[in-house]
Amino acid sequence: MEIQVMKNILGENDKIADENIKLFAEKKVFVLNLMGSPGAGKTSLLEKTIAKLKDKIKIAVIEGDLFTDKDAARVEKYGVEVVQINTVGGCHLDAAMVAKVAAKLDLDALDLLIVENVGNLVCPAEFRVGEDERAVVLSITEGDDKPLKYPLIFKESAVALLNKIDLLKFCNFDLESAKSDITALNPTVKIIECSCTQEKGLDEWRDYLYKVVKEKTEA
Ligand SMILES: Nc1nc2c(ncn2[C@@H]2O[C@H](COP(=O)(O)OP(=O)(O)OP(=O)(O)O)[C@@H](O)[C@H]2O)c(=O)[nH]1
Ligand SMILES: [Mg+2]
Repeated sequence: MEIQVMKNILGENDKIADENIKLFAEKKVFVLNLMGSPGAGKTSLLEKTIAKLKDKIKIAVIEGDLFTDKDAARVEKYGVEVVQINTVGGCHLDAAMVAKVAAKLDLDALDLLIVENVGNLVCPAEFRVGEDERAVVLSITEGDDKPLKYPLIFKESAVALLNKIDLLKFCNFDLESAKSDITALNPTVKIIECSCTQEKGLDEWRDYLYKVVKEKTEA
């Protein structure tokens, strides 16, 4: 039965995710699962994050992509280790994929491992990879109805980044309505309005990330 199969897949994934969590706890590596639709600005956010934080904390990146290594090539330019996972059509990363990569990384030398998930507002939220926190990037060009239409990813994220606010005047995106929908889904979520191209809101994000990484690595 289809329902049973899905339950088994998720159950098996959860077991591996729990093993990953144990490993990342032993090694004191903070893992961020960065999610969002295709083109929302995940890699742009990574570039801006790494550029400012890489001298303060040791960062590596796992890039999830269907077929290409385009994002990995962008991130590598910032001088951090990047490992590409191609899902060959798969719509999300899973815990086993991350475990395989983690086994090859020098985790003792890392503070932060950022996993850029496959661009998708649905499937990645179903599969834990062993992360400490999730963050979702929503571009305002996607529409203010998206939080309620795709609730799980917003419910499960510690941070929701509303990106491309430089385009606000061109889009009929109701910022207050989107923010109140996100908060209704997830009362503890931190909402950050940002623009990766115009360097807005990014310090708030970087300060937050730095703080949660340090809380784990210095515990
Ligand atoms: N105007 C504007 N464009 C942005 C902003 N952030 C990203 N972009 C542009 O949006 C496009 C997609 O950005 P990416 O960072 O590649 O998006 P992504 O979420 O990593 O995309 P996938 O990995 O394909 O899912 C690029 O052309 C970026 O330059 C922003 O704040 N404002
Ligand atoms: Mg990307």
